[in-house]
Amino acid sequence: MYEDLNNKVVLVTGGSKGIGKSIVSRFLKEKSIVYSVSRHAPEIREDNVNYMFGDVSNSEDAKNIIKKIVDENGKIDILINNAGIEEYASLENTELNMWERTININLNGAYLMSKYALKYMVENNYGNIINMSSVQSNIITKNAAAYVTSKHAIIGLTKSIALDYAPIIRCNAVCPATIDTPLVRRAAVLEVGNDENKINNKIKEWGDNHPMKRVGKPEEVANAVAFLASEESSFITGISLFVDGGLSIKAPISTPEK
Ligand code: BMA
Repeated sequence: MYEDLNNKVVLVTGGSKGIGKSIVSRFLKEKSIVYSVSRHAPEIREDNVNYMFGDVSNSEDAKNIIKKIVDENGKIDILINNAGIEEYASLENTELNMWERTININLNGAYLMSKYALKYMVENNYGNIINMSSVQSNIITKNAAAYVTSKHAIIGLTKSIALDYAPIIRCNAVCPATIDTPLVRRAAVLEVGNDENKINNKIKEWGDNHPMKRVGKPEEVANAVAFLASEESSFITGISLFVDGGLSIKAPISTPEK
């Protein structure tokens, strides 16, 4: 627990499910003032969370979401750009609307929310932005070009905010590998169908590819986010923090035993 997160005004985008839902819970435990925005109803409604409906990739929505939080609290301290989608297709089969949907939510959403939040953060002389990237900003899977592109671009956005707004505002990226979330379960369904056993086997197979021999839990990503949001990371800005069970350090090449 990080005492300095008490009473901080925090917005989590994509807070209705998956990693976002865990980040919302974590900031509640930290006694922060928590806002969650999503295009979907929250999977669970926690007491003391301010749930908002909105589309981060819509400029008007983004502006209004930030404005409402600042109207209610006089400031916004911490922005977690977590909202994201992943769809699967070869590049030829990635139609323009699919490409735009992914880039709009994963990248433009983070840009718009940051753009509007930064004004108030600068005024208040304090701010911390954390962007959800992916291990796929480094090593990548097939048939996910729009997603992979968006997650690489998020690293550029993170570094740009970190450099342009230091020393007042910090900005870092978090790069998860396979985490047990609706997004990953949907990917499993697309591969093996709806059979629960087959889905769990697929997730276990993915887990076995990680040196830690399992997929990650949403709370483990939320732990990294809380650290970067807290003053415990006060000299860290512009980095990518990999929460990947070692996946990105592993070359898929065997070596002689002795
Ligand atoms: C994430 C998502 C997951 C995937 C993981 C590791 O960003 O794409 O579906 O399992 O990367 O490649």
